[in-house]
Amino acid sequence: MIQQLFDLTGKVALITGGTHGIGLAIGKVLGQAGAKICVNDLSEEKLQNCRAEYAAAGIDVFTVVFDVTSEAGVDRGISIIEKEVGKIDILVNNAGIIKRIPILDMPLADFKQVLDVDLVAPLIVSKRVAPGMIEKRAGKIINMCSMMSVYGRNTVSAYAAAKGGLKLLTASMTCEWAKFNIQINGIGPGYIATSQTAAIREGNHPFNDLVMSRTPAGRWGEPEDVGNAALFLASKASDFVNGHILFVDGGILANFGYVKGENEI
Ligand code: NAP
Ligand code: GCO
Repeated sequence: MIQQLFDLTGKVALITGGTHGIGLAIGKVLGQAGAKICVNDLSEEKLQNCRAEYAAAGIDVFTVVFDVTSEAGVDRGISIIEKEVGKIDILVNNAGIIKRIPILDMPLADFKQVLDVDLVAPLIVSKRVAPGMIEKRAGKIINMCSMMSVYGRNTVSAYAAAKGGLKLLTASMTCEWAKFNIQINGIGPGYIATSQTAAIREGNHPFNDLVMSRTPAGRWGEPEDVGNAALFLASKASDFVNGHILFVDGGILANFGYVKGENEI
């Protein structure tokens, strides 16, 4: 049955930073496919607030506070999940930050903080979770990459460096862990309407013109667009997909650009 390909019943999924935005959309769709959903965040308040959103989708979410950049915090948080829910079958390294600062103005501490959250943390969490997947000889790891895994742009140097590194960390995990029937892939969202992009999207920000001109689909992506891609990478349907970055960008990476309007060429 085709539905069985996407049935996650009996699986335990952890979505880091899963209280809102893309992480929430991923948690909802994996939960509706049958997985037991666990989410973490830095903020207990956001974890409590997200319960209602998950409950409205029929999901009883398991929440735990920990900082993904802290090895001790990650070990404690994952131990709680393993004790209370079970060994993790599906890990979505979604937690991430961005700082939009020109290179020459970027304090080193800010650059390092972005690398810590967006690149080092997926390593920390994956290193903690992978042994259980290796023992089971099965697992799914989804690293939240970006268009900026393959593109740069002004003011997002730290973010692009981190997400570019995450693309190749995904490949490296594949080289070492695929033989244990663990599939490790990335998702590369384009421009998605979340709090992370609010600053360059809301209030008729001129960045909207750039996004519209570069996105053949002609719209900002929604978190659910990314969630649907995560369901594929979390399911049996992707059991021979490994080390791949699935771009969910409305065609941006396929598009050099074009003259809009009546003289469209
Ligand atoms: P978001 O709304 O800012 O959500 C990011 C989540 O990560 C928040 O829940 C945040 O928690 C959590 N987080 C940040 N630092 C953390 C830490 N040290 N420990 C634990 N949790 C932490 O962003 P989003 O747009 O949903 O993005 C989710 C992921 O997709 C990110 O990795 C982002 O880089 C990536 N992405 C986004 C876009 C886009 O256009 N939106 C495009 C490509 C890739 P708090 O709110 O409590 O800080
Ligand atoms: C930016 C945006 C992008 C998107 C995304 C694109 O400032 O350019 O925030 O970085 O968030 O990563 O894939």
